[in-house]
Amino acid sequence: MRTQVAIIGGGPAGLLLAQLLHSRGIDTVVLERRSRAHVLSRIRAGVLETGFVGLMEQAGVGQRMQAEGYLHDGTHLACGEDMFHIDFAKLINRHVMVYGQTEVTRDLYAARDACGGKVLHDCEGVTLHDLETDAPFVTFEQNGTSHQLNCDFIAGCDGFHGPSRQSIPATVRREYERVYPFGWLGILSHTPPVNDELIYANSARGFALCSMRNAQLSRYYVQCDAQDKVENWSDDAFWDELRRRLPSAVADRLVTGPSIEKSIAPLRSFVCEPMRWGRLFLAGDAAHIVPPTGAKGLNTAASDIHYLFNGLVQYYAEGCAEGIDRYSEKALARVWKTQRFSWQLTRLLHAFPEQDAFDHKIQAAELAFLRENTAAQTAFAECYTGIPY
Ligand code: RFL
Ligand code: PHB
Repeated sequence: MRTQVAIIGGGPAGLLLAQLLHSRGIDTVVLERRSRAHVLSRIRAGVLETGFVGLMEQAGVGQRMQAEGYLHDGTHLACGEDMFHIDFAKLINRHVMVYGQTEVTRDLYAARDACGGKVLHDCEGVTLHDLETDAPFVTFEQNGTSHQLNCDFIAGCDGFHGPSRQSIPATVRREYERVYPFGWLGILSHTPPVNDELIYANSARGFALCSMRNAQLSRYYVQCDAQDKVENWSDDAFWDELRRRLPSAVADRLVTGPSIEKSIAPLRSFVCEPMRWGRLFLAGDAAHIVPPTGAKGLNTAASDIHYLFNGLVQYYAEGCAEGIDRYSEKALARVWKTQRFSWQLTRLLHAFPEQDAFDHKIQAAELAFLRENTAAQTAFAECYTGIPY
């Protein structure tokens, strides 16, 4: 088998790259370890930056998102009983799109099917070879048969646990990491969202987030211990804890119901440098992880794809390698700015075990400053809606 760009991982990053390259006549094969049903069962991101929305449109996959997604002009932040609004539209004339990662991935698979693009599922033992030559290849097994995929380039879009990052020699790879001592317990429920825009809440009992997928589908999170287990949380216990962390006016109008999904996500910040090794390019969670507080994981995967797509088009259309040669540098410059925002927002909104009275006062003062200061709100709005590519 041969293709121009072998893409490892059929998550949103890999599929978006495949569809963008297809729009410019560049051939790709996507190798995915899991079944399509499994990929589509993962409940993850919900908030898309303007840049992401633009990329979906460029890939010819924006129709359903534009019809069914919700444009949000701002977001709410709560601190105890106080709540204030940051109005992106008024401050910088931008917004975000609320449309689930599951739907994004579903739309990308549908587009891939419609153009006859190859996605091979249930690929085992994916291994990358000869990355420092101009004839790299990937070997894998599917249904007990061994295969070799020859290509010009490999895009490592295989998430945090995939093999691509490990293919960069340990002597070259530099990894930066911060693991937080807590996770997010999240539930999805067929209930009307408590608010028309998201609420990020800092409370003495820990962080909480009220989000949504549509007018009848809510997504809520509460900060929990890093070692906690989903089995420890009945639906009633979840709703009780959420109520306690929200301003009472919000808690009083919360509509509860059975959860249809419940999971715990650990929180970490992680960056691997460089994001390119020879003919391998890392993108998305394969190269970096952000804590979900700023809603940046999927969005940062998309900005990587923007730089990689443009570099590859420049290479194939003009024979110029400048874009791919500068890929790692350009992608990492933006990655670190989103890391900073996600880390700062995580620090601002969560209860940390080592926090003392002084730290609490600083957190409250930071939130008060944000509430009162237009320049601080403008900076928040610029980061939340997405630093331009
Ligand atoms: P993915 O989605 O992990 O996809 C990688 C794919 O690679 C496959 N794979 C392999 N394939 C072949 N061979 C192998 N050996 C392989 N190993 C793995 C996997 O099966 C998978 O299909 O990475 P990608 O495409 O880089 O996308 C990244 C996003 O999924 C992630 O950053 C976001 O979900 C993070 N995130 C959020 N991001 C946002 O931008 N906004 C949000 O609101 C947001 N909320 C969240 C989130 C992540 C969460 N969790 C569960 C971690 C909320 C949560 C709770
Ligand atoms: C979500 O809806 O899943 C979501 C929204 C905002 C975040 C993280 C997750 O910051």
